[in-house]
Order: sequence, then C-alpha cells, then structure tokens
Amino acid sequence: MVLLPLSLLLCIRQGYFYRREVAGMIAWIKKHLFASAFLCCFLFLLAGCGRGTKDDTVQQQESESQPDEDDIVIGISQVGSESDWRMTNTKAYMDTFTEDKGYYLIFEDGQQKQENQVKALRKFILKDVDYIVLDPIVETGWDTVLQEAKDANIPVIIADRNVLVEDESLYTCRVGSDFLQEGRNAGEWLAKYLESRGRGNKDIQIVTLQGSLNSTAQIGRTTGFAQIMEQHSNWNMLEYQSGDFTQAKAYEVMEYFLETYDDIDVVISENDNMAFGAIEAIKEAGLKLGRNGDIIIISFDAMRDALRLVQKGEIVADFECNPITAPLVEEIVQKLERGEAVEKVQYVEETYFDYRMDMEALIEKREY
Ligand code: GZL
Repeated sequence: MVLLPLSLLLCIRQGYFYRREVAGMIAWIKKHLFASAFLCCFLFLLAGCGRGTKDDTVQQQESESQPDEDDIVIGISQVGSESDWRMTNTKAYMDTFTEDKGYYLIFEDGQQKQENQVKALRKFILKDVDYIVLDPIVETGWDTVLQEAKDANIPVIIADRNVLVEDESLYTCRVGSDFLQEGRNAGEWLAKYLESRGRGNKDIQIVTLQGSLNSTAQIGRTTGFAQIMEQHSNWNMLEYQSGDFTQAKAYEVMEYFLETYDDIDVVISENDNMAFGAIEAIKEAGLKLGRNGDIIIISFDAMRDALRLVQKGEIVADFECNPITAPLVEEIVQKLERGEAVEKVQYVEETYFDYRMDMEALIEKREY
C-alpha cells in the first residue's frame, strides 16, 4: 500500500493529474480497497513510464505550481516567435492571463510548425484545461483536433489568424484582424499615392513578399491588394514569393527579385520584418528607397521600429495589424464563465501610417 501514495505523487509530478483530482481519488480509494491495489500497480507503471521524450522542438511555459481549485486554466497555442508582431502578441497574453487574476496559463510556442500546435492542443485536452486559445499558423488541417476538443467539452477561441473548418461549431469564436480589408486599404492607398505623383496612368512594376503561405494574414493581404490591382490595368505584378514573415527569408527573396527584374517600382511586404530584410537587400544593391528614389515599400503590422522607417521615408506607408488580442480574448473567457453569449467574430481596431504624418508624436505614444 506504500506504492499507492508514491505512485500518486509521481503522477502529480508528471503532470498527469492535478492535486484537486487526486483528493477525489483518495476518498474513492478508502471506499474500494481491492480495486485500489490494482489501481496502484497501474499508476506506478504509468508514473514509471514518464511522459516519453519531451518534444524539445516545442517551447513551453507552465507555472511551476499546480492550478488552484478555482483557477481558470487556459491553454494557449501560439504560432511561433517569427516577428516583432508575434513577440508583442505573446507578451500581451502573459500580461493578461496572470495568476493573481485567477488564471493558470499553459503556453506552447509552435515554432512555426502546425504539427507542434496540434500536439499542444492534444496536451491541453489531456490536461482538461478550461479554455483553449489557438492562433493557427495556417487555415487548414484543424478539423480532427478541434473535434477532439469539442468532444472533451473544451471551448476553443481562435485568435489572430483563422481556421477553415467544415463545421464552424468546432470553435466558439474568433478575434483578430480583417486581413482582406488591410490588403484593400494598401491597394487604395497606393492608387491615391501614384495619382498624387502624376503616375496614375504610368506602368507600375510590383513585387510582393508574402507572409507564411496559407496563413489568414497572407491570404487576406494578398487577396485584398489583388482586388484593388484589378482596377488598375497599368499595374503589373511581376511575382509573388513568400518570405515567411521573417527578415532573413525576405532578404533572400528580395535579392532574387533584384537579380531577376530590372525595374521594380513597388514592393508590397506583408509584414514589417520582411520589409526590414527587403530594405537591407535594396540598399546593398545600391538602389534608393522612398518617394524620390527607385523603389517604394508598403508594409503591414506598423510596429514601432517600422514606423521609424516611415519617418525616414524608407517605408512610405504601413498598415497596422493590432497584436493586442489578449484583452479581447480575456473578455470572451469572462463572458463564457458567466454563461453569456459571445459574437462569432470580433475585429480589432486598426489604422495606417504614412510619410505625410508626424511620426515622432505617434511613435512616442504607441504601445508597440
Ligand atoms: C497577423 C499575424 C502576422 C503578422 C506577422 O495578424 O498573424 O503574423 O502580420 C506575424 O508579423 O508573423
């Protein structure tokens, strides 16, 4: 019988059960001694086999302590840490779902791989969290694991990017950006800009640095801009290539664009970090950036470091993508806790910035 408490302690350490579940087990064991003998062999074997090799590729963060009885346990599956935007988005979750506010946060960084995010969701289901927050790296391939969460009665909140599923009841709601509108806004801004420079009817050669392919941000921005481009037969999209939302990849793609095309007028960069990579490559090629140069860059995200480049004129316009989704997610959790209905889709507030604005004042007061 010594084995039993030892096994239970080992299982708690392995994270198979929370203390609150074990208390119920002990009461049950006192009532059913024979069955307990069998149970203790099983628990000892379970504890002994450990959790297998921890998947070192998935960064995870979980409080050392165990959740208290009345904590709200939140499992967050994040895309990765690929951009300034993403780091700000993650920090907002850490700042919002704190222990002193009654949350127990389990955070999993997917390292830009869908299989890591699926593993994280299955871990949350096994731990029977109260809510799952998923920022899906790509739109498809979620039906099975979201069905498993639904079968386990765990509400799933989609944040930032979106999922494309057969059955929309597989997730409770989504909060994020309207990426299609972001892309349209950028196209409309470019049309007005070219008109103001007397180039409304001139041939305009464009290349696009796309984000991670099949991500909602990439699909929306590409599609939205293309819808406006259709209204301008003098605009020519030379090529789309993905820079995967990273500075390093975008640098390589921009080098390729510059080697391949003699005359590029506009670079559409689907996030700021890719714009940083493009600027590096353009400068190394000896070309001038900005309104009076060879190439203009239009970017998305509008993070502080990029707004400093708008101020310098190296980016002519930057379309904001608000990374502070965490407070809206918390509002949704609190409503669900009170049994209140929530809207299926909520969009975050967003604007844009361009070379005509007083960036100094704007940059100082921005959160990110
Ligand atoms: C958009 C977000 C995108 C950002 C990129 O909401 O998903 O992912 O635009 C980030 O910076 O990598």
